[in-house]
Amino acid sequence: MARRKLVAGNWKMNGSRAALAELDAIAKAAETAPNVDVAVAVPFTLIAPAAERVPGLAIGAEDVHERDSGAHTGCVSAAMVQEAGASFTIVGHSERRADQGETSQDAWAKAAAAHRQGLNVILCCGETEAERNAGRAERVVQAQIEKSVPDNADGSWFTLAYEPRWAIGTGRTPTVDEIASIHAIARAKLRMLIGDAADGVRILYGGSVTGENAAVLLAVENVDGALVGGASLTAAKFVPIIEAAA
Ligand code: G2H
Repeated sequence: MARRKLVAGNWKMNGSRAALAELDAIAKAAETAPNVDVAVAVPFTLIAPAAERVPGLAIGAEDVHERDSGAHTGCVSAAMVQEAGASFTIVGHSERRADQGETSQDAWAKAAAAHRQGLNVILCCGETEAERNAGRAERVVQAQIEKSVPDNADGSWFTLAYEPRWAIGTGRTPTVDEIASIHAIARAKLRMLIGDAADGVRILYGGSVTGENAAVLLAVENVDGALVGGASLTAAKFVPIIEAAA
């Protein structure tokens, strides 16, 4: 099944109002690549000014709380990010799993909360280096998908991102064969969970994607786009990735 490529940026805890100027050229590149969806997740404080500055570009959150509202000091709900102008959110990113102790069950609850609010979701999975070295990468990713993908997931709102933790921000990437193998396994696991809807779900690759390696990574079977951290912070680095997907 043909799926439109999605190139999504993840600014993590970077950026400022001044840095939003980078989005101008990114939005322009998105306009000139009509066969590619482009999105950028930014820190909570930048969602509203980003959405106002580039209304044609999908702006998202990097996380949301699993509850709709309540006594959760310091947390931000799906409704709040949507009101600020977000159209999607990332959930289950490995940095939140590592830094905040989030689990696959948490990612499931956050994906469900985001969907209740009408947000699109990019749900992340991926093994650690120790798990890969122990030959457990496939089982770890299968288990994460099983625990975190909502029953009603489909490609209209749900995207999966495979991000091996050891490739994040390190400049290292798996081989194309390793990526193809995990993406095929992820697709098969999705099919077991949600049936034919799995064919419409995009599976992104994330972890040290750059303008130099994007064309090769995006050509791998079942790689339907990229989730990009460091190289999404400037238009100079992000636009070549959009062009590689076009
Ligand atoms: C993985 C990725 C973006 P980077 O976290 O989500 O980051 O491209 O910097 O490896």
